[in-house]
Amino acid sequence: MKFTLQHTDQKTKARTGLLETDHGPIETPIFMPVGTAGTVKAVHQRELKEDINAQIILGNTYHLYLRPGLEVIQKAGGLHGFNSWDRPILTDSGGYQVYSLGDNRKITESGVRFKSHIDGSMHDFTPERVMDIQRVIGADIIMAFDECTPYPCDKKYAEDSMHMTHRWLKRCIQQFDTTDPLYGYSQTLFPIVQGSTYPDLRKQSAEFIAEQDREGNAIGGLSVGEPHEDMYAMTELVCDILPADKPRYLMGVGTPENILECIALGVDMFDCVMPTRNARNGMLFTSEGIINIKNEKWKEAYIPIDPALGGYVSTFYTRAYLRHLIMSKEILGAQICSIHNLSFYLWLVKEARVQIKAGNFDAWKTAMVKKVTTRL
Ligand code: PRF
Repeated sequence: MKFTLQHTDQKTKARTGLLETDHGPIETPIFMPVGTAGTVKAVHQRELKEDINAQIILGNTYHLYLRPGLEVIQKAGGLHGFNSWDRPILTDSGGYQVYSLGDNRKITESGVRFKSHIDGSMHDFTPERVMDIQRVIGADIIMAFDECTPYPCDKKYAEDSMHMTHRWLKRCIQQFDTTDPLYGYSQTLFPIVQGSTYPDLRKQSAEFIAEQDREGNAIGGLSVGEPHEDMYAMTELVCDILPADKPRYLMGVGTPENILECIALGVDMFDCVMPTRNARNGMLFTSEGIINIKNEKWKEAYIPIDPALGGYVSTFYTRAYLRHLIMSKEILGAQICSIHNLSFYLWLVKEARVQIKAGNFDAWKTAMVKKVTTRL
């Protein structure tokens, strides 16, 4: 993998770059659609490429390991072969999913013992095992096994957890660096900064992660319920420590506003279920603001969803028709809303790249934040 920093904004810490993988290039800042179970829900691969122009998608170690299982994926030649996606893939390690399991898991120094949400069977994830699993899944970018602390989190817990995440990282690196990729293209491992909302812990974690000198770095443990001001403060503090010449990935963030603000702090990569999850409930993000398509006011709105994006579904279908589909729980409604919202997120980061290159990012961001937070 190779990362080339291209432009650095003068007024903010925003930058553009090019991340080159064996499955093709990724222009940063980028948004990565979430495909937990090897599918971006309700969106097929040709739509992802041709309508949305996704440059990289996510997969999830926890979900793919439980179902369909490693043997099925390995025999298909890895996840790319299995789901017929030939552009880059990033897999999350399961650190976050396991954290979401609540009572159905036990965390120890060796790793996590958890109960499958599918059939109740017991499984063990260790840092070594999670590296081996991600070798089999075969994503271009794989994530270290971490503990995502909840919010709020007392300082003693946050500190102990951060140190354990660091020890787990050392084990991940040892395992990753002594094993080979299975399918003939290279993989890279991103470590994850933790430390909850404590500035001194975040600083310590970012310094430890930076010292590992990997090809890219991630920021975890944010967007878990803390105030936005805390999320921005931690993101800025960590970005200022992580090396400038490597991509920075803020995990699980966020709203369009969050993405614009964090691009301004120096983040290069984002993922979030919000555009697809909210789409299935009829919440649409547009270049002029947020729409609840179920609202009576769209009943006879014979106007396109958002022609400014220039994409097919956003221009072709009317709000009135889409409202009918969502009200009737027609599956096409979920498909159109998902494609539209992802098109919007990809449009937003593409515009951000254009504005950074043009030297106009700060003014554009201020105007854009106003628009994307408006309720239409
Ligand atoms: N760790 C991992 N995945 C994640 C997170 C984390 O902290 C988050 C936090 N927002 C989202 N996804 N491994």
